[in-house]
Amino acid sequence: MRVLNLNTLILLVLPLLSQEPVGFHGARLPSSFFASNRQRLIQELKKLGPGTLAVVKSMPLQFRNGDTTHAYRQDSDFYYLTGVEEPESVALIHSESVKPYTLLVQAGDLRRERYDGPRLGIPGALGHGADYAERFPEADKVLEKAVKEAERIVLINNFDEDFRKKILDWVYPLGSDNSSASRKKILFDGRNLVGEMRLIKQPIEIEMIQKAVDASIEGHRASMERSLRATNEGQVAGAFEGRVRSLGARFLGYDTIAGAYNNTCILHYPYSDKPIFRDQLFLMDAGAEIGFYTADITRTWPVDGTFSAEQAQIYRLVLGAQEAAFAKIKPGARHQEGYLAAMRHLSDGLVDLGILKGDKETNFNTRAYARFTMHGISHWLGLDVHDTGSYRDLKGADPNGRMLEAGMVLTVEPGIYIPIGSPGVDVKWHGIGIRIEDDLLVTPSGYRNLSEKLPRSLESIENFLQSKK
Ligand SMILES: [Mn+2]
Repeated sequence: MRVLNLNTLILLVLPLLSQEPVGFHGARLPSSFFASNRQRLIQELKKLGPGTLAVVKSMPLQFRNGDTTHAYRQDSDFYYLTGVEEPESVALIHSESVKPYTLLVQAGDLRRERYDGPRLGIPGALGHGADYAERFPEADKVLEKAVKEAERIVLINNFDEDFRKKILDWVYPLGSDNSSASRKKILFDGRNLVGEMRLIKQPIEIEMIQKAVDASIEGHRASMERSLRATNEGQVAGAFEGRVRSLGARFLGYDTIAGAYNNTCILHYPYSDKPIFRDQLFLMDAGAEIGFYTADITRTWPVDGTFSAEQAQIYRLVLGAQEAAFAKIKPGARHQEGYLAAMRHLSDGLVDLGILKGDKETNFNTRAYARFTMHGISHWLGLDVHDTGSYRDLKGADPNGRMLEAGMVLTVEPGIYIPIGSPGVDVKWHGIGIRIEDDLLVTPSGYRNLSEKLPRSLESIENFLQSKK
């Protein structure tokens, strides 16, 4: 047996001694997860008829500027079915074959691998569970043959128009309108098929979302603390991003929204480079991505640690709306019920504060509140921040939308925004934008708030900030 040397020992013991959590670096779901997703897809393909082939395409690499590309992040459908993280990959999943899974991967290129790191290659593809694998450009022949032989093609790809055209040309060759061979072949858009599969989360996915949420909670705490001494929005955004990166988030689920004062009223405020002054509110909407799953959390707080009277009144109103929506989250309830409960609460509260004039019924019925509430309050959450799956009622035509089911993960995020210059509104409210957003799992008995550990009530936010002063 090899004896541990001193350096190894220090490396093993150091994390135990430090305050720093180990984090979620390199967290990934097991290959059995992707294999079972492919099996579920095969069951769906069988329903379309014999000889159905799913062609699943990876996300293309995108140029950012000059010869620089955006950081590569796999397409979520492709990832869900394969676990493969590389660009220029194609998965073929057949409804009947005894060896249904072919994985086509990017060409071997020793020089590029010196720059970008090793590529999967054929052994790597087989290691990902493929029954058969080939590299491009040879793989193009495999792809063409499979597409031409299939009875039916289900194309699962969001963003690669060139690839779609290539497949279309094989399915419907130019001048083939009268050929019985091409007419029997149908090209389906398979995005909704996988989108619906992704909507109900499996237990290990929920664990991964919880990791993303936990890292994001740490990031939000770091930002709140940093804001007490910050002089620029960028310092607060940077505290989040640095913290979640150090906890294992290679990516953010979406660009951080972090702004002070009137910028709290810009829903997707992208700049985070303006000065901060002590009496201002700060709104941050930020989520870490861990193992390809993202969180989506918003908090709004006063950078000096104490809400002003007006800030507190709007905060309590938005919090009450969020609680009203929470109360509607349970299996069998409709997705829209939470929205309606939140809007009723916000509308009535705006009347009570004198921000909306007139009686409550008229204000609610005319949706006069909408100029202050701006947006819906909930979306699905998972591999994508706005995750896949329909919001409509798929069975009947209930106007309140889809029925909630255990295993769905969704955000609840009401807000009130009163930008400077809002006509007819007392200036004491101007520049107040407040959104509170949490990530909820629908459970058999109701819901679990995955982000409940992050201070949310007015008192807990003030207490947290005061404790960091
Ligand atoms: Mn959101």
